[in-house]
Amino acid sequence: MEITVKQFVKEFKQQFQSMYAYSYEEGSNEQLYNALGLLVKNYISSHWKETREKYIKNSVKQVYYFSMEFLPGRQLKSNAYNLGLLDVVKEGLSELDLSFDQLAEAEADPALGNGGLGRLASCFMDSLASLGMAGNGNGIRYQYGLFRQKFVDGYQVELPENWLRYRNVWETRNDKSTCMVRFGGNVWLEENHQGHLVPHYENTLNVLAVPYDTPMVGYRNDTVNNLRLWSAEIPVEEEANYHTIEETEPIKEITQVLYPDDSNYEGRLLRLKQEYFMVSAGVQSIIRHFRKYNVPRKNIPDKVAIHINDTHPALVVPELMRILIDEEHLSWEQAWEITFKTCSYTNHTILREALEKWPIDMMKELLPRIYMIIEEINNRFVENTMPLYGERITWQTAILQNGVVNMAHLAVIGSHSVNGVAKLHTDILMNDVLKDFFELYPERFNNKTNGITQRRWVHLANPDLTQLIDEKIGENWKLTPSELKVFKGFEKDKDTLNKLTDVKLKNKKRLAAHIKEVKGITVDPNALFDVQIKRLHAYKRQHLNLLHILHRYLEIKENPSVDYVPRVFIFGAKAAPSYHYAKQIIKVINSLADLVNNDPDVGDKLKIVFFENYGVSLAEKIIPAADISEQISLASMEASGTSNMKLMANGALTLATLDGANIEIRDFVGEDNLFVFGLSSKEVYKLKENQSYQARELYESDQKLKNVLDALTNGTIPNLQDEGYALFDSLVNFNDEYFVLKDFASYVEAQNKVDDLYKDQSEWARKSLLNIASSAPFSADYTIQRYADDIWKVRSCVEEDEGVHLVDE
Ligand code: KOT
Repeated sequence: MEITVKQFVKEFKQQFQSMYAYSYEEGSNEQLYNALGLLVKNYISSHWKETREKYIKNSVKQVYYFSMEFLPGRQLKSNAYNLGLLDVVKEGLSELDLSFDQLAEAEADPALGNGGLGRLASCFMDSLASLGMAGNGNGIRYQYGLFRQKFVDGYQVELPENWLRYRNVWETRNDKSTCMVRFGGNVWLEENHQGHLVPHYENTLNVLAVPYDTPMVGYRNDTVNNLRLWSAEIPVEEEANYHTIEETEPIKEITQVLYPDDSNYEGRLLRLKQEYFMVSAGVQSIIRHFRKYNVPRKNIPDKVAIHINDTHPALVVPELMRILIDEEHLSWEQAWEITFKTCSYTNHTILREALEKWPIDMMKELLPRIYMIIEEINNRFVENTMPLYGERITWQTAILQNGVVNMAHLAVIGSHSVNGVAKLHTDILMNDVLKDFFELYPERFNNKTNGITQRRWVHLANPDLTQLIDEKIGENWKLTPSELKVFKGFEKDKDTLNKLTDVKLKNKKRLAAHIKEVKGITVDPNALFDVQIKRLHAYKRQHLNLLHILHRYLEIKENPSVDYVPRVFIFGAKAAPSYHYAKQIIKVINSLADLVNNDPDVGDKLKIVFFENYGVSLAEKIIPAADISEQISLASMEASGTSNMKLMANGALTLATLDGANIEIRDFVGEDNLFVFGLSSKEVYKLKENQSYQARELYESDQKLKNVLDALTNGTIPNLQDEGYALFDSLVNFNDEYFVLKDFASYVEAQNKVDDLYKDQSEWARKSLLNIASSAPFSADYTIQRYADDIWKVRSCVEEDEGVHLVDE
């Protein structure tokens, strides 16, 4: 976009004045940010409009990514960057004596997701726009995002996240495109005069779905797609029926707050309401938009692809059937053909406790018409499958089982494509979790390894690294990520390695200053920064990390001259509020931090920093400063992981089990350039199968391990209630569900190798460079290109010389 600094300065002043009626010099950071955001949005708006018009004019096939979660992060900088305006804006503001970075920090970070699944959705939005593909997001505009985490005496406390307090400049309320969503009541079918069976409803709760649209700006290609988030309101014409504030609650609460569960399912009625609300509004608005295309309904799958992000939006299947049958008057067979060709589904977890199963009674009462349709889908499925595959497979794959609706089964049966998010994960789906379906429909299964957007996670989060790469290999890699491999040619170049070390040190100094500011802890930027940032979950094994730190602490106490490389162990993790065990792990880590950080015998050898309120903005500060990336989940449990990719792209060396996408990271970077430890997924499966694992035996036979575990309960760690006992119990007395003790020795060994390598700084830098240079395959641009080619069948709408183009990998 062509705008001069002079023009920008003039327009910024005007914008500010028109909003606040005084001069920018008197503005607060929030006000200045709001003015700047609206001005940038103004620059976006013409492209937004033109992109939409172009899609309609050319009858372009559109993808709708349905997700209960999106985690876009702050948008000012990324929007300005993708527009090509960031330098102009920075320069203009500095002419006015304003700091861009300071204003940017005033933006609220919309925490409308829990973790990996929501962030992936937002990386995908960025890549879709940057590839010039017609891809829209569809989700919920939660009034409160994921809780704000605070530590009080080392315990996690949850506070509401009121991200909309100072307004949200990026969204546009779109009153022209509202929809009505119906819940409950009675429904029956009657034949109309054309002979169609049409449903009649009575006593339904009617909820108005109001869309808020946010522009998704492509990287320098004039493409602006749409993220549509729905908000629940009372229909205007029904306002008179509501007499008290309390009576309006059941409506307003639908989009009030995001459920704070990551990889966990709770059968709460309100959650089901949220899911159907988002799905119904989204599907209605798609069908309405489709009418603009003026093509026969049977061609819907040629013009529309709906993606189901985990099972949460799986009601898309019966909802699309409902609209096609009840409102468009198609036959069941016609409607099914369209639905199945339109929908595709991604699975993100194999954890049993995360698989959604709604009680039939609940579904019937809340969504009577939808339930009728699910029942019919199930009946037809059983009828078709039974004669071909017999009883066992048929009942194991049915949608309705033992009084519940199995949402994964609904999603698989209703979709033409089912994918996992890393090779190992997809293999596990095919051979274990969805094995019977793989027998029924092998052609539906495919892998799509996750990816991340380098634009946010490298170009913007790590400008000094970006500049170094530019200096060495030119700027092509920004538009053609595969070019990054050219950087490998510098692995022996002293100048490059020194500069790379300098960049990392600079980033670490910046993070050290932030640590000082928010935690009051002094850390040495020359120490090794060891990072584990992700949701707190037993399968991710933050407690394995904890045991290793405790082990080092005990060794230092026993022998203060022990030769450990100084380390800062950095954590960022929220625990689901009802996940007691995860919260106990947080408390133990925090208490250990108090002990270690204040023990003069320890000094700089060991520091522990547990950041509060980990999220996208904090990740952007931590990741560029990381030396080691902890990816230590029990093999087979982490579907993919994406922090592993972000950390690698920023030059951290991975310390990993062979789980999720770690395996593919190893394959690309080479075995010598990361640290692998622990059981393989095969070994995990075997151990589970033959039930031979005895955690207590390990505790009793390994003296070092015993010392560490005993330190959890013998008063070594101060200020614990029963948290140390809880950990000890789960690991020793309840046989250690995630094989922490089993992997402990090999983890410690790998950590010692990390120390050894860190002592050779130029060798460390060389491996770091190879990691950076091997990270391009994890660009979400490639991931999206594969979704587009294999599943959605959509193509770029921009000229080949515009924006991102993917020559090869
Ligand atoms: C949450 C609830 C139900 C089912 C799945 C989830 C879920 C899975 N939430 N986040 N995930 C993560 O998704 C990421 C993106 O695919 C993966 O990288 C990560 O391994 C999952 O744990």
